[in-house]
Amino acid sequence: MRQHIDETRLPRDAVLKPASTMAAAQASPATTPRLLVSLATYNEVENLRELVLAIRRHVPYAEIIVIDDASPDGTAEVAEALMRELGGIHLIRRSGKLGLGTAIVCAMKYAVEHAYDYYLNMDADGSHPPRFMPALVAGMDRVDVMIGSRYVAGGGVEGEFGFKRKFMSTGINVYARTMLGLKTRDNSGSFRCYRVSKLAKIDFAWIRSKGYAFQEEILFWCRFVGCTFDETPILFENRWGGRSKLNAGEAVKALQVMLGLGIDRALDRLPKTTAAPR
Ligand SMILES: Nc1nc2c(ncn2[C@@H]2O[C@H](COP(=O)(O)OP(=O)(O)OP(=O)(O)O)[C@@H](O)[C@H]2O)c(=O)[nH]1
Ligand SMILES: [Mg+2]
Repeated sequence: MRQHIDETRLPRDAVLKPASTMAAAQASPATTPRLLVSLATYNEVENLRELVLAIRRHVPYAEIIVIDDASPDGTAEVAEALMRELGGIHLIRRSGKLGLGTAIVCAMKYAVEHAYDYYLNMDADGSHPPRFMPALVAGMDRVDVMIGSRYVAGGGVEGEFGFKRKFMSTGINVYARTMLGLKTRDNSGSFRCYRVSKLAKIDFAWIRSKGYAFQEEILFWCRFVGCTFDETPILFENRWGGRSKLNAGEAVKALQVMLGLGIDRALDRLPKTTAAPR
């Protein structure tokens, strides 16, 4: 029988694992990469279960980590139930809403510490259809970072994507390319796969953004440590249920972070590393 764990007595970022945690990994063939998929969640109770089951259908060998920021809607309890049922699922419960960027950093650190081959992040709201995951992983034979992209041939948005949202998304991508010198097209989405040995070269203390600018910023640091990139088309969907957490304040903070990085890049004030191309 599963022991009751009093979360309030665990340190922040405590990782809860079920006894059967390695079940999914053991079921995969020897040549299959060790893949960690991360789902940052804040109030995704309507989406999490269906999403995890779909991920397991498309990449059965993946382990999944949920980073939940004390969602009031009980998302973490759904994650715990999935842990017991499926195995190969991990849960990090944080003390409050600490931001999407810090949640992803938390999962990236976990991937580095546990020496996974690849780390794949996606939104937990159904916007990133799991059917595209095999293409992201397949691309890792060629490059260090595969981006699930709305802005390459074959990619796009399914359903309603209002003018305001499209304008903001295009604007932020042009801005990111200008400020950060990125060459890729979709720099603001989070549906991506990374080579963990390359993530290990990044000092996570370099990362300035706690929120949504993280998506552009991590590409900047990946480039800084010498990563190669490619993009594979995805069709972005509107979230299945629940509500968006993106707001104007987050967008303004994102612009500020990129401006600061752009200035430091221009003035050669970035950290010194041997791996850096420019
Ligand atoms: N752990 C954690 N997850 C977060 C936080 N903010 C957002 N998320 C999760 O990050 C993912 C993206 O958030 P969304 O609110 O869907 O934002 P978005 O996809 O940029 O915006 P929409 O397209 O409007 O949905 C979702 O899985 C959220 O639950 C946070 O502070 N902490
Ligand atoms: Mg979303």
